[in-house]
Amino acid sequence: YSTAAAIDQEPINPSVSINYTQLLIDGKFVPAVSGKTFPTLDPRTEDVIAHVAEGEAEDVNLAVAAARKAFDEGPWPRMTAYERSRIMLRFADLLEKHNDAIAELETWDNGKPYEQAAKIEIPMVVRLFRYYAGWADKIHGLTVPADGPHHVQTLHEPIGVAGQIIPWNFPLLMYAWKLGPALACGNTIILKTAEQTPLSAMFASKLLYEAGLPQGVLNVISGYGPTAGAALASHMDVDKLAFTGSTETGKIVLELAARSNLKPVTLELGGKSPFIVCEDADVDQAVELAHFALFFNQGQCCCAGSRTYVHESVYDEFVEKAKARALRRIVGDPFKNGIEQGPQIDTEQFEKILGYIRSGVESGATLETGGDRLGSKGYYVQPTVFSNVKDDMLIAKDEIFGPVQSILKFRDLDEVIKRANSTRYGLAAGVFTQNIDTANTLTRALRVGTVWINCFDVFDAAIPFGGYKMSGQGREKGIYGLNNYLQIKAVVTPIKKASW
Ligand code: TXE
Repeated sequence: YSTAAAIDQEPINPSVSINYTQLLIDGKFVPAVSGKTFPTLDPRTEDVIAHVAEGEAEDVNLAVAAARKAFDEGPWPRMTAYERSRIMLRFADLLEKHNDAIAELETWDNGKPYEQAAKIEIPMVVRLFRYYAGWADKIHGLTVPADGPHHVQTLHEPIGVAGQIIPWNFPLLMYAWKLGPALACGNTIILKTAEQTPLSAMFASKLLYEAGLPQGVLNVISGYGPTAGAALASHMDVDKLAFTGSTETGKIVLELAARSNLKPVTLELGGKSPFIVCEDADVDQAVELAHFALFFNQGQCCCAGSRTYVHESVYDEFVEKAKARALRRIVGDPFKNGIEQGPQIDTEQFEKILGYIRSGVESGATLETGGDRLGSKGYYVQPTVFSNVKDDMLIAKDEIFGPVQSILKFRDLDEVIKRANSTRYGLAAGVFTQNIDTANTLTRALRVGTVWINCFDVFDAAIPFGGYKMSGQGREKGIYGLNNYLQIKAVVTPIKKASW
């Protein structure tokens, strides 16, 4: 990986200017009622990028009132689905036009490589809005052949005012996963951004109004979780809550939803996904993909392949090659071309990761490479690889959310199935084998929401995503993501002339 000297060079200055730092309520940018702001930091330097309005309960109340009015009285749920679709498509065009500026904001606020943001993530955001724009005029109910002389139909109606709370690891992509289906179904929205990464959502939301969104349909609140987030989760006038973040906070928002108005909740939470390399796998390909599965986005992925299970027959070769690959990983200023890894998001995550690395060493795992911070400023962490990891070590049980690969050894399929499933999480898994029977067995045995076979992190707007067990409730994206934002109404009419 890169040297400390390379990290400590002068950071590259982004060229994008920061124009939007206020709350977006009822179609207008406004300061917080309290007048408070909070700083958002550059993870490369720990310097302040901008001060952003700090929304709290009172601001959430205003945002909910605006969304309520837009839903109960406004044109959005009443216009034709085709018109809604047109607005979403115009929004996608505007996002595409501003792709590079948005990617700069994302890199500046989050620390992810600019090339990743500009070439992969923002285009995925654009694609997602186009995908859901395509659904808007294809959402409809059924005619139900019920017993008796009744005409029965179902209406698929928008659920109402949706509250959405997102994390900082893929700021605009999480925004898109939440907004896309909610808008397509005709709902109105209050979205709370993560306190670490408020900037890209504000910029994008301005474009959504430019595309013709009616007043009050989308409201964006920047602020902290226990204040703004909790106010949204417990609001009596919010009809639905969608949350992505930690399992701990997922439990809190579910409880707040239950204690207030029993609003339905979808949750996309943490993970500890197994990446299983069988004896017949192509080792070089598996090493590369296991590296990608764990280190992508600085290891800050809910579905990171963070338990690399390798068959004993190829274990030593795999560890050697995984170590060599981690040593080749290019860490540095994420604005530079060719950088694979930038800094972690903030000091809290940075310290948490270094703490887990210490715990790995103390519990007896073998530190193959890395293990420390990189450079003297910013939240850079050396790509770290542990071998001889055992299932009961903390590094094999907890979500580290950083560039720390844990490699475990297994003997046979039954054993690895049991071990892979013995976790409170169930988000995703990777399976590496050339054998179709092994692949089919593992696919069915693993209790996870996504199985990637001989690939990893393949995302598409049409592929559903979500977790088993404590990784969450419900599915986002694809046709399944629409269900979260619809109410089904049954309409029953007697048929007067029962025979003909
Ligand atoms: O998450 P939080 P944090 C995991 C990962 C990471 C850990 C902690 O392991 O190390 O979570 O990260 C809002 N009521 N993931 O602290 O707290 C908060 O403001 C309502 C996995 O950042 O869950 C933010 O908008 N909302 C993950 C959002 O919840 C509250 C992505 C997420 O923050 C709240 C991120 C409250 N009481 C972290 N407290 C994934 N699934 O991808 C906080 N929030």
